Amino acid sequence: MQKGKFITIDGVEGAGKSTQINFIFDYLNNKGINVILTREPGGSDIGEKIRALLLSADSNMHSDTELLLMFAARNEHIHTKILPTLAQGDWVLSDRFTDASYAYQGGGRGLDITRIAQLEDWVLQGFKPDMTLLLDVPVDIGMKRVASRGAKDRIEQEDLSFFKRVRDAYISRSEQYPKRIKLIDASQSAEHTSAQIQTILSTL
Ligand code: Z5A
Repeated sequence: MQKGKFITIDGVEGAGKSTQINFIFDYLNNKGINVILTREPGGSDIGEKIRALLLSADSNMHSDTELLLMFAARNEHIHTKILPTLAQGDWVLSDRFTDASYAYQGGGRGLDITRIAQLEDWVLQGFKPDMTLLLDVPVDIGMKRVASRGAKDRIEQEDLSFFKRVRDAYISRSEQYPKRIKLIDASQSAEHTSAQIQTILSTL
């Protein structure tokens, strides 16, 4: 039985998720809320092993395999970490969740959305985040922000058009689910993004 709240943060590369997660963590702690940070793919012992496989630059795989592994990792994540934490009344803040599968595997890879929805039904059985913060930034700005990083992982090696499709898919999901997915302009300063997030979180 869920008692805590489940918040996810998503967006294209370089939108500032990692930066804002720390802000949200501090904000909620200051309100006296116990919150754990987690991420996808990953978040559990098995999930982190699957993450390494998914992101390794030499893991060539079929797009369906990629999708199935994302959901296999998610299944472990939900059962070993997310649901038990929520049941004890604590909150969970996840760096990415199912919306990323719709955006990257659906939008980016062009996989059939109905297949993703079938996996979502099977694995999540109606369970959804209470709120999703979608950090939106034009792809070229996001890429410039992460340009100084070292070697790119397997998904980061995709081209600009892939990430544009990912962004478009995120935006259309926020239009489809406006109550849950809060679209946030992340193209300006980190402080500007944090201020928008704070306003939205205060409504919870
Ligand atoms: N993936 C998938 O395909 N399907 C799925 O179902 C799931 C995931 C769950 C791993 O995700 C990959 O998995 C990801 C999607 C795929 N692939 N890609 N690409 P990840 O979240 O671990 O990795 P990531 O997307 O590469 O995250 P990221 O690059 O770390 O993005 P970020 O967290 O949004 O960026 P950041 O580290 O906060 O910020 C990047 C830099 O910009 C950093 O130097 C900051 O200091 C700077 N920054 C942040 N905010 C600002 C502002 N406002 N202005 C200027 N500079 C800023």
